[in-house]
Amino acid sequence: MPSRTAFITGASSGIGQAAAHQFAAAGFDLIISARRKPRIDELSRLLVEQYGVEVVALELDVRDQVAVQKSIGSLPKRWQAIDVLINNAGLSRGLVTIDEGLISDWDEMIDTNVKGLLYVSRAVTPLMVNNQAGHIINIGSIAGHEVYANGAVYCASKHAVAALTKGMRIDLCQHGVKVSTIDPGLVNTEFGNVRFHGDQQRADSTYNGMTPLSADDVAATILYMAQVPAHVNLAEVLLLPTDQAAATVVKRDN
Ligand code: NDP
Ligand code: 8X3
Repeated sequence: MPSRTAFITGASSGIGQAAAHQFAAAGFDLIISARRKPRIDELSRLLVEQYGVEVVALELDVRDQVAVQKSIGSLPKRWQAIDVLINNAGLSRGLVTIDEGLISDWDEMIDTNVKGLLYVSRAVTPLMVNNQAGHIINIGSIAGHEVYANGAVYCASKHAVAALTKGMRIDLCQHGVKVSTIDPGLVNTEFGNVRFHGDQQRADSTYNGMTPLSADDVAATILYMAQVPAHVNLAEVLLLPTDQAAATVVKRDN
């Protein structure tokens, strides 16, 4: 069977990086992207060495629509045959009430989580439509199902991802393109450090007395979703740690 190609955004850390390893281990050739070029270059080197797959590393800020279109549009033809797009790049900035939120944090979340996902999808979906095949897996969140205190804008951005997933599925069904979402609860990645503007102690305290998901837990679910039979669309997965029942209902030992 010819190898399949997956495109993972936000592959420089966390869920995206873990997915890159697991997809490569499963034999996928990969396009990996993020802003931190040294990280994706090193990841690319490792993936080629460890798994013998082919990898293209793109330095890409998903908020830059012109750059997104140009990078994807100028991929060699062989690399434009993208079987699986994993819209993973995303972030949360700040955890404060609406009256105290920083406009720059709001812009960054909406520009990345919503507009960035749209820009990448706009560049990739015509290629999938042309092939009359493909699979888009959006990384949503439990924050797309619930709203919690101090998180209005992040939750709004992930509610938007939930709506976009449904809308994209409706629009692309006629072209044989699957659209799915994986919506994790607490995952221990660099997410907390980014949310709290580099305050690692505060980030770590999120997981006090509980066992969060790992990036590998989520990556394994993404890979499973990408490998179900062609006629099956595993459309939505809410993936929680056993210690978490809802966004703010967490069993802690201390
Ligand atoms: P990380 O911070 O570890 O990874 C985020 C990735 O997104 C990095 O590779 C980062 O790369 C990339 N990224 C951020 N902004 C941009 C941008 N403007 N352009 C391109 N890439 C960007 O966090 P996670 O792995 O946890 O997050 C991945 C996804 O999972 C996000 O969409 C997040 O919302 C979602 N999620 C996370 C949960 C958690 O608890 N951790 C739970 C539910 C969902 P770089 O900085 O190099 O550009
Ligand atoms: C990340 C999980 O609970 O911080 O999407 O919103 S949460």
